[in-house]
Amino acid sequence: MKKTTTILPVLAFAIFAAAALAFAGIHGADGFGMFTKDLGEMDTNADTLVTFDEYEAFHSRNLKAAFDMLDANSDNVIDDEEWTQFLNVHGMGKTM
Ligand SMILES: [Ca+2]
Ligand SMILES: [Ca+2]
Repeated sequence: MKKTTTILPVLAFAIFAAAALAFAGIHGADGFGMFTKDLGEMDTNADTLVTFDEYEAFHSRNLKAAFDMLDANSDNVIDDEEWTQFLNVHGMGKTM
């Protein structure tokens, strides 16, 4: 029996999620972008500077939004069915 490692789907997710988020950010989508044109979106205390904590909080919100999109049934975990659906929607479906 050939055992599939679990790192590959995780790696694929990380790469694809980063690409999707970067793409959204580059194209100015609000809410899911890695980057924003408006510094104020990250500058929560409005001092015109972005600390690492503010930067981290901004990206954590985006990461959570991406996770919530993957977690279609909102049970706070991504299962194989949800993952497979995500891959299929994005043309990266599993081949057996
Ligand atoms: Ca600030
Ligand atoms: Ca789920």
